[in-house]
Amino acid sequence: MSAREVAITPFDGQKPGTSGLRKKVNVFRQPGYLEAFVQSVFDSQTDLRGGTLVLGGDGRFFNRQAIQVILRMAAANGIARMLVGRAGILSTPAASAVIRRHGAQGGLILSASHNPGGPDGDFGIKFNIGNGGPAPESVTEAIYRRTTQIDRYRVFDHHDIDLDHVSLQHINDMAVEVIDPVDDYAALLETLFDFDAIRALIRRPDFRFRFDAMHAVTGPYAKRLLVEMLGAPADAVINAEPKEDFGGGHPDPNPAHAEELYRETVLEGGLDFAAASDGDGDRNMILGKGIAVSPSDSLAVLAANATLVPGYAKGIAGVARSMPTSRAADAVAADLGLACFETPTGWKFFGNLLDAGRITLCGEESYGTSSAHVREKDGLWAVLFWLNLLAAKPGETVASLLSAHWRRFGRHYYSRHDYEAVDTGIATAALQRLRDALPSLPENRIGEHVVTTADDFAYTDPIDNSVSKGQGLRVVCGEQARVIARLSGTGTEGATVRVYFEVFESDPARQHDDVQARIAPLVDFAERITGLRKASGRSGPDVIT
Ligand code: VG1
Ligand code: CO
Repeated sequence: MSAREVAITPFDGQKPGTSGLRKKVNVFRQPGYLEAFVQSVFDSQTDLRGGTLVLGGDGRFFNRQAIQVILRMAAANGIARMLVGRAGILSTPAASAVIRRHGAQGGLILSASHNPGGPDGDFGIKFNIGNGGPAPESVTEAIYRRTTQIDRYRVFDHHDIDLDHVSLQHINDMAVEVIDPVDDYAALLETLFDFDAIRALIRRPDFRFRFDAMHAVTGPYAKRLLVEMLGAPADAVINAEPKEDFGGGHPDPNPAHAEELYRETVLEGGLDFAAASDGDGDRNMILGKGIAVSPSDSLAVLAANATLVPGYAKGIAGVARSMPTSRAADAVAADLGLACFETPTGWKFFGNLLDAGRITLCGEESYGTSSAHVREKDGLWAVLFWLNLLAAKPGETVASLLSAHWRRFGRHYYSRHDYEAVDTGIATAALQRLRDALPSLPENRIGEHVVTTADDFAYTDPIDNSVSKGQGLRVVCGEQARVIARLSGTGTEGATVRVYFEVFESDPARQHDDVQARIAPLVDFAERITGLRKASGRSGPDVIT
């Protein structure tokens, strides 16, 4: 059998964003579209030839078809061995774990993460490198450059691989190993946490606990870890069957999209601990009775208490957070004498710091937290971390843990306002108004705060000195407050503007106020400068987290 070459012409806009290439399913289903991108990966990443590649996705519509196409192309491009999750399933953190454990040269993860699925929803593809993490900008740039010149792809004519049984199959001389998607990942998490202590906590009759997989990829992972290994009742894991359209919802774990879980736990106090994850299993939302944990606070709490967890008992090397993430983790790092790094939005920027051993924990405000055990954010890891903390601190609740944390380190009130599917011209102009105003902002007042610096965030990677510019506009009032605005790099419709607000409060008597009330002066300030609501004709954000 010999590989066939199919002539194609380049498609516009195959530029990976914050996390891979994301487009409407219809765009991906155009003849040659997926093939053009995948061939560009093979053409630009020549070290994959003769190597091992990991392949799997979040189970959304088009996942299985895309996997069959990629397998036939991989064989024609000289890949020696493919590791594919059974049923085409691999959560993003599990794919990272598999790449690392099997010494693969990289992986292709098929997901548009928290974006809706189904035939009218989104699809996505992301290339991860040999460290298990998302490709850095230098690699995504090389792939993108290749997509602008691609003129053919290589493929074998071959029948579909049976994805539904753990097995060894072949396409020509390429081995296709269909693997259990959970085994490697579960084994890794078992080395990090005190499973006996968590098991005892979960079995306590007064500990009411639920995990919502949101009809997405974490279902099988949560069932294995929480039910089979940790003894939770079967009904503690809900929406556990991955569906091609995620049951018609947004698989995005936040108070807006995991609305029922939020109501039951935070508003009605009916559960002591609840958590949810997103489409591809890398995000986590942590809720306690009567309280939602802000993801920025979550990172800070995990860092402050890491030594209570076996995998981090010897201490952590340092922490990193994305720029818009609140500075709660910085306060912990300063107190504990740990290194602390501020990176652009997107997990790819943590990879070098993790590889160099400069940090152990990292996180983003967008419900992402993880550690050096993989090179992706990891939803269930964060859930187990919180359970382990609660198990290690008998008598504490999520709420009491947070209150104690704020008393010690101060509280960073935090909220993100998203304006979705805004006309691209209107969004760009609004941000440009803020950009133009930056030099004149220092010394201006925002409520009780005074602007100290205002800039367009640029990052120099401390390990390889690569520079990433234009990573978000920020207005900083010393340690007291920040307003940040940037355009989303994961949306597929118009432009999504994200505005982030942070206010610091050291006085314990003022640490239990309403978040939106505390940031209100910052919200007014942002509108005054950007004119975004006015220009887009909106009365407020589409989503508040
Ligand atoms: C968003 C988040 C970012 C996250 C990215 C991928 O990006 O803000 O923090 O890393 O999604 O998350 P953006 O550019 O839309 O703001 V996921 O769970 O989609 O892999
Ligand atoms: Co995700």
